[in-house]
Amino acid sequence: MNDIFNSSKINSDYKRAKEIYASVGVNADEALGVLSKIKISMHCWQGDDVGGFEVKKSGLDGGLVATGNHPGKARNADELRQDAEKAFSLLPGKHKFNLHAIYLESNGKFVDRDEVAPGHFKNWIDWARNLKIGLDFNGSFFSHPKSSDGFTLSNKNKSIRNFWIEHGRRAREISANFAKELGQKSVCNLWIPDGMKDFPADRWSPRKRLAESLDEIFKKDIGKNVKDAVEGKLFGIGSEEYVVGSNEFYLAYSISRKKLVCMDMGHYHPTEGIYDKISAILQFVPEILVHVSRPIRWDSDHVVIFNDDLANLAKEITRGKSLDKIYFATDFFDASINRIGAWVIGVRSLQKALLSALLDPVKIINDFENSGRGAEKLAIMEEMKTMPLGAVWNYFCESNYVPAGTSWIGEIKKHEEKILSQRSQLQKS
Ligand code: RNT
Ligand code: ZN
Repeated sequence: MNDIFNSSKINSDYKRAKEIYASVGVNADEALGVLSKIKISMHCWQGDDVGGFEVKKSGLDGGLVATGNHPGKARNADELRQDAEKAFSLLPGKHKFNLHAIYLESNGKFVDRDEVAPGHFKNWIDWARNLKIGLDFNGSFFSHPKSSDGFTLSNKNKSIRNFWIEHGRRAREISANFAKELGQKSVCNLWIPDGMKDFPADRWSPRKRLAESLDEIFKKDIGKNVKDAVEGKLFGIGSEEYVVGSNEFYLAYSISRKKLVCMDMGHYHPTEGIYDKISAILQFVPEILVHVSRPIRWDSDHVVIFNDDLANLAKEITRGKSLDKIYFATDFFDASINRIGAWVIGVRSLQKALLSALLDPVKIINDFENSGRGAEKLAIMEEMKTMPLGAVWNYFCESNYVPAGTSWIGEIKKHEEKILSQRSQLQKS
C-alpha cells in the first residue's frame, strides 16, 4: 500500500489534480500556501482522558465524560509530551498545543488552583520552543472539591467565587507568559461547568454573579498577545436543565466586553450546525475561537472526522475571507482507541476540510447564484465532492515531510508496541 505514496507518484498525481482544479478557476498551489499557514491548537486532554497531573486530584466531573480504557495512556507530563510529539510528527505544518491548568508540573507538591503559576509550565514552554510550536491555555474549573456543588464563578458562596476568580486571573498570567516566551499569541479560554440538573428557582442570580466574576477576572490589562475567550454550552451531564454560561450569555458577554466567543461544535442543539453562525457573529465581533469537535446525538466529543459539518464550517470561513479571524482548536476525547491515532485523525481531518474549502470554486458558484442559475450552482457544488482532493492533500503532506495518505497509520501501532505497551505493563504490576 505504501508504494502508492512515493514521491514521484505523489508529484505526478498532484500535477494532474492541479489541472483539474484549474479547470474550475482554482489555483491549488495558492490553496496550499494558505493552508500551510493555518495553525491548529491541538488539545492536550485527548492524551490522558482529561485527567491532568495535579498532585491531589479527584476524578473527572463537571459534565465531562471520557469513555473507554485503551491501554497505554500518558501518566505524567513527560509521557504526554512524548505522545503529543509523535502526533505532531504526523501532522503537516507547525501548530500549537492547548494546555489546561491541571497539566501543571509541581514537583510532587500540592498546588491548588488559586496558586497555579507560570513556573509550573516551564517544561511545557521548553518543549514547545524546541518543537517550534505555540501554547494556548485553559483555566480548569472542574474536577475539584470547590466545583462539586455544580457552581464555580457563579457560586453563591463568595469565598468559593473568589477562589475561582483567582484561578481565572492566574490562567491569564500563564497564557501571557506563554506568549512572551514563545513569541506568539496565546489563546486563554474559559469554560465552567456551572448549572443545575433540574429546574432552578432562580436563573437570574447565578448569571449576574457570573458576569461580575468574569469582569473581575478580565479587569487587568494583560496585553494584546493574550486572546481571552469564553465558551458557552447547551447542557452537560448534571446541568441538563440550566447552564449558567449558556451560548446566549457568552455571546452577549463577548460582544459587550470585546472578548472572543468560543463556539464548540458540540455545544448546540443536535440539528444545529455552527457554520451558519459564523457570518452572523462576525458582523459584530472581530474574532472567534472554534472548538472543533464531533457530537453524536449529544456533546459526545467524538474524534473529529471530515464530515459535512466540518466541510461546511471551513467553507463558510473561506467564503467570508475570515481565516484570519478564526482560531482553530480541537476538542474531543475518546479513550476507547489509540489516543495518538485519535489526535492525528482529528487534526488531519480538520486540515483536509480546510483544504477542500480553499479549493472551493468560489467565483463560479457566486456567478451562478447571482445569475439565478440554481441548478448549475448545486451541480458544481456536488461535482466538487469527487474532485481529486486526496492528490492535493498527499502533495501537501509530502512537501511538509510527513507521511502522505494512509502511510502514517502503521506508525501508531509501532508507537503502541514500543512505548505504550511498556506503560500498560507497568500499570499492571
Ligand atoms: C466542555 C468544553 C471544554 C472542555 C475542555 C476540557 O464542554 O467543551 O472546552 O472540553 O476545556
Ligand atoms: Zn470545548
